[in-house]
Amino acid sequence: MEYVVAAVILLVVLVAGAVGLVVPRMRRKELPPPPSPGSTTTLERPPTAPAVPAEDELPPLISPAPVVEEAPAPVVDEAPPVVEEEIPEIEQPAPTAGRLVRLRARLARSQNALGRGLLTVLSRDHLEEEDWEEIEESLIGADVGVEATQVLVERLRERVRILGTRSVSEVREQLAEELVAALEPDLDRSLKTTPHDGRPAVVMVVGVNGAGKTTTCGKIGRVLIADGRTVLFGAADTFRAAAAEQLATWGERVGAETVRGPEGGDPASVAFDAVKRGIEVGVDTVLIDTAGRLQNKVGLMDELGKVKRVVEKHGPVDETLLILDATTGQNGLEQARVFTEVVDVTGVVLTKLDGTAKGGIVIAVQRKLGIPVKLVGLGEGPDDLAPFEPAAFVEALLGGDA
Ligand SMILES: Nc1nc2c(ncn2[C@@H]2O[C@H](COP(=O)(O)OP(=O)(O)OP(=O)(O)O)[C@@H](O)[C@H]2O)c(=O)[nH]1
Ligand SMILES: [Mg+2]
Repeated sequence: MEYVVAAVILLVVLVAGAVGLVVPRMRRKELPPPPSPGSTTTLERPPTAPAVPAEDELPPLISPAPVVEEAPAPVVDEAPPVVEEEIPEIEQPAPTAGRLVRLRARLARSQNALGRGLLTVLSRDHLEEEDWEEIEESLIGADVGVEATQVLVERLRERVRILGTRSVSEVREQLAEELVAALEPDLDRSLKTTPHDGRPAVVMVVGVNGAGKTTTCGKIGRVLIADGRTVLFGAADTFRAAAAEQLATWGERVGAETVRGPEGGDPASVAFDAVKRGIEVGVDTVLIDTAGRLQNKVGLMDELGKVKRVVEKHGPVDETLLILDATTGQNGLEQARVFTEVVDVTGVVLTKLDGTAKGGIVIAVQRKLGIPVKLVGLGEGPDDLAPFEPAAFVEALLGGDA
C-alpha cells in the first residue's frame, strides 16, 4: 500500500510539474502577441513604419518637393522677365552693314508701284512716244518729282537713242543708272558722330509733328551703340511729359542715360544740360530730340533756332537732321525748306518709307533741298533704320535681284 501511495504521490507531483511547465510555455507563446503590439510599436514601427511609409510616401513627398522646388523655379522664372527687360539694355542692336539690303522687302509697296509699272512699259518691243510718257507718269507717281523726272527721262531717252538699246534688261539697267545718278551717289552721307577732343559729338533732330523724330533718335542711338560708341539722349521736347518718357525708354533699352527737364520747361536749357552732362560723363555722342513743330508757327521755329544756339555755347552742333515722313510726299518738301532756313540742316532722314508706294520722294528731297538723305526709316522696329545707299535703294525700288 505504501508503494501505491508513493506511486500516486509521485504521479501527482509529475502531473503537477508537467502542468506547471506547459502552462507557462503556453502563456509565453500567447504573450508575445500582446507585448509585440505594445513594445514593438516603438521599436519596430520606426524602422518599418517610417521606412515603408516613408518609401511609399517619399515619392509623393519628393514630387511635392519638386513642386516645392518648382515653386521657387517659377520664382526664378519670374525673375528672368525682370532680367529680360534688362537684356535689351545689354543687347547689341543689329549691325548696320547691309541693313538696306536686308530691309529691302520693306520697299515692296514702292516696288509694286514703280518697279512693276516701269517693267511693264520696258517690256514692250519698241518704246514709242506714249511709252516714254508712261515712264514719266510712273516716276512722277512715285514722287520723284516733275522736274527730276523730266531730266531723268530725257537722259534715258538720249542714251537709248545713242546706244541703240533694244533689250528690256538693258533699258532697265540704264534707268537704274540714271536713278542712281539722280541720287548723287558721291554725296557724303556719313553721320558726324565722332567726339571732339573732350567733347561729345552733338546730333539734333528736327521736324514736324509725328515725323518720327523720337523714334529716329532712339534708332540712331542703337546704331551707335552697335558700333561700340557711348551715347546720351537729351529730351528737349518738353511739351509733353510722354515725349521725354518715350525717349527715356529708348535710352533704357540700350543702357543710355537720358537728360530731361520739367514738363513745359525751356527746351534750350534741357538741350544745354544734356550736352553739359555728356561732356561730364564723357560720352561719344549726345542725341537731342526736339518737339514737333509746324513750319508755319513762327514762334516755335524761333524756339528751335534758340535751342541750337544755346547748345552751341558748348561748341558747334555736328549734325542737324531733318526728319521727314515719306508718306507726306511732296508736301514734305515745303516743310523741309523752312526748317533748313531756321537751322542749318546737314542731313535728311526719310522715315516711313515702308508705308508708302512713293519711294521716289528720296530723289525729290535731295534735289530740292540739296541736302543728302543720310538714313531711311523702314519700319517701327528698333533696328528698322538703314544708312541710305543709292544703288541698293534703286535696286530695291526697281525690284531688282541685287
Ligand atoms: N512704319 C514706320 N513707322 C515709323 C517710322 N518711324 C517712326 N514711325 C512711327 O511714327 C510714329 C511717330 O513717331 P515719333 O518718333 O513719336 O514721331 P515724332 O516726330 O517724335 O513725333 P512728335 O514728337 O509728336 O512730333 C510712331 O508710331 C513711330 O513708330 C518708320 O520708319 N516706319
Ligand atoms: Mg517725339
